[in-house]
Amino acid sequence: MLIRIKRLGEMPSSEITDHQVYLNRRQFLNGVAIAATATVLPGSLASAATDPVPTFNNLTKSPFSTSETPTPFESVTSYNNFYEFGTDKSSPALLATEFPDKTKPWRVTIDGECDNPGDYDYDDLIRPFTLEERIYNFRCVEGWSMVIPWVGFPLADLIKRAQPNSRAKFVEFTTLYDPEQMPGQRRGVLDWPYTEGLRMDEAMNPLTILSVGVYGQELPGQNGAPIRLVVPWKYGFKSIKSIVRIRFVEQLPATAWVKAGPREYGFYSNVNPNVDHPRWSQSRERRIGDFLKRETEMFNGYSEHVAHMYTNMDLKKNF
Ligand SMILES: Nc1nc2c(c(=O)[nH]1)N[C@H]1C(S)=C(S)[C@@H](COP(=O)(O)O)O[C@H]1N2
Ligand SMILES: [Mo]
Repeated sequence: MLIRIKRLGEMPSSEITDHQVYLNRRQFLNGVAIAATATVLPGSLASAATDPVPTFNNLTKSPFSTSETPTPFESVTSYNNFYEFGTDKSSPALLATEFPDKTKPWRVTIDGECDNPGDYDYDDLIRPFTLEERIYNFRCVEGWSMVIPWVGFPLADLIKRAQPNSRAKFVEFTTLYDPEQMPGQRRGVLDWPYTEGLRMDEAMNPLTILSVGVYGQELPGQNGAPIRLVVPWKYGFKSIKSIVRIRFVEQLPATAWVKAGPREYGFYSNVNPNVDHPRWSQSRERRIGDFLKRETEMFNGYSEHVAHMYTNMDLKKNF
């Protein structure tokens, strides 16, 4: 526990170095890959590692998208937090290349306080919904941020289909538990499986999406394939990856990070420059790729759409 907290505490200050080291390593690895294949396939693979190949076509452009320039595909897909594949930023991209195992069906259970529960194959789960591109600011609690073009659909659409009953006050999300596929789960870094939660109104907010892709293509393993949550006004850890269960509950759900450090991580975790993490300030952030830091905005810049949900709450207490 103490070791874990120390390691997390080092993240904000080491973030620039991490990112530079990882970019250099990446460049080196790409170089090796090109050198190794050049004689066999002359000239064909030089850009393969960096250019996204769109697999979702004719995506609706969402009015909720920011007009800011997206962070390069390369960074979005290789500078990740996914503790199931290790605690450093580069290991998910290295260890999740084959995730999830395509020979195993991906099933998602919708259950709890609802009238239309179900156990769906991934394809059946998403088929009824219209996929959009949503370009969101995405802010990690560690103090860095990216602009990510997600592919997804409103969580509200799925909730309406499930028909939650009047006892449903919160939605709980659970990541796959499979230590064979997820080597990080063989170590007690977090209380596996990773879980998260939202209050019902937060879950129904039009900004909240389930994402199945980035940059017009299917989610890479390291970004939470095949389906993950994205809640752009909250710190990144609320956006749980590789979901297998969505459950409607009456009581506030326990979440992986609240269990790991209740003084440091709250249930709400709204991006808030005025409420510091106990060990570092949240007033500024480094956009990946920028040299200088920028001011962090209340609710990550999404106040207009979400502030009304918190008007009667003390956000210092409910951090
Ligand atoms: N299951 C699971 N979901 C997770 C995490 C994780 O470790 N496990 N990390 C979270 C954190 S801290 C962040 S910042 C985002 C990172 O998403 P990205 O790698 O796609 O940018 O995923 C979140 N979702
Ligand atoms: Mo994060």
